[in-house]
Amino acid sequence: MVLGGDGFCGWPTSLHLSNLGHDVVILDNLSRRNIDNELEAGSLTPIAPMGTRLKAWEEVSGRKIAFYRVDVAQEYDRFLDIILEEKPDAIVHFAEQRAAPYSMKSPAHKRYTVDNNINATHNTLCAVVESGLPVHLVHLGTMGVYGYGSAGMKIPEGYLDIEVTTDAGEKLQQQILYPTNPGSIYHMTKSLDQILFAYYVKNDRVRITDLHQGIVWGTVTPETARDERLLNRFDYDGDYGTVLNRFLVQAAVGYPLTVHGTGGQTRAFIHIRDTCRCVQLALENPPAAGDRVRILNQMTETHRVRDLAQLVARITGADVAMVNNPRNEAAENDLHVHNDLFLSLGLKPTTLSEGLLEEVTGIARKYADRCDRSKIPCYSTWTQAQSAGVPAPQAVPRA
Ligand code: NAD
Ligand code: USQ
Repeated sequence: MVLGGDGFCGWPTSLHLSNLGHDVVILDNLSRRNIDNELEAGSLTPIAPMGTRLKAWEEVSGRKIAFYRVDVAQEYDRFLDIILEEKPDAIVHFAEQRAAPYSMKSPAHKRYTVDNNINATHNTLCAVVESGLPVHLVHLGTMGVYGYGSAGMKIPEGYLDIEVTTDAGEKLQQQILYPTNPGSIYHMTKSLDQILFAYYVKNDRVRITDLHQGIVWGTVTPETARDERLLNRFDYDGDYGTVLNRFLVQAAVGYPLTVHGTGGQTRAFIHIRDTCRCVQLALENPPAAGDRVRILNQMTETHRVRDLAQLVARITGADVAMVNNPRNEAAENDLHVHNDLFLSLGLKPTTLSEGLLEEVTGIARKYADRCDRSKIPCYSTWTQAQSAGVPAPQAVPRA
């Protein structure tokens, strides 16, 4: 069962799992398509309605995917009934509002993001327990729960080794959830999700894998390439477009690459094909009932934003524009991340190469006439002072 299976990560993952022979059921309330209407922005690629997508998939693969339009954050009883009817072995949970800038736009957007994301996650946990089924829950979390500083060490996979001194002076070794340090309301909801997971593992022995994913780039997977009606979304607007995909679209339409601040922000990245493969690997390697939440860092490489801009500029001839940073984030940070668990499970990382960047730029060029340039700038600011034109105070990465 794929919650959020109409979205950028959920759709290609659903096709990938179906192609492997799994019976896939998608649950989605189509809220992301409604947000496109709200923002008067849309995917660069034309995305077919769900019914057309599923018919196309059946035509090209001979496999059926079922779809329920349901809001998992609001319609608990219906959600539970679907689980009882479909009896999933596993639930993959993508169904959250995932854009940091959208989550910071206004008090209404902050409240919607918290209500939607926390209720979606809690309803899922509650329904799994109430169903009595031995469901393995795989959640898409974010690298952003760690913050983007690492005290000179590699960020571990979820848990930090610590030493405590007891009152008797004895030194005890422990592992604790890595201290969370979210940088937006959206990222904060993923931090709160972590507490919900820890509780449901402790109290109800739910089997949970939490994937701390980096920024996803690319748009095409082998399955979405099989028919134009299967095309994946490709967001480029100031709220939902993520940095590398935005740069590739900007290059394709001749818009100077929008580097925020100095571009010294270092972030973790993963290609969309590896997202699908990682979810598959996570499903094939579930934790046992009673195990603590299994946390894997779902990323393959780290890059500094200005280096990405320079790379895209070199390949495409685009100009680079250093723009005021609308966010409240550290101007420069280093980031080193462990991703040994996925490597040990057999992931062969698809790392950034000129060939792949050119493939994405090719898609962007193909649909460039659909680009609304007025939607490219990031208007959403992190603080009220910034919206009044005062730069945010310099945030420092926490050690
Ligand atoms: P997306 O917005 O394209 O897809 C999310 C889907 O969930 C949408 O189809 C939306 O309609 C659906 N949805 C949202 N709330 C729902 C609800 N209450 N009930 C039913 N359906 C609901 O986002 P995405 O890029 O595919 O991201 C999927 C997940 O992966 C998110 O949880 C996100 O936090 C995580 N993630 C994404 C990235 C990235 O770069 N895109 C990186 C790291 C983690
Ligand atoms: N940035 C620019 N120019 C732009 C857009 C962004 O310099 O035109 C900068 C931002 O200021 C930020 C960095 O690029 O420093 C990353 O921004 P982003 O929008 O690509 O990514 P982010 O807001 O962190 O969110 C995305 C997904 C989110 C996911 C997260 C993973 O939208 O769902 O959780 O990546 S991570 O970044 O590892 O936390």
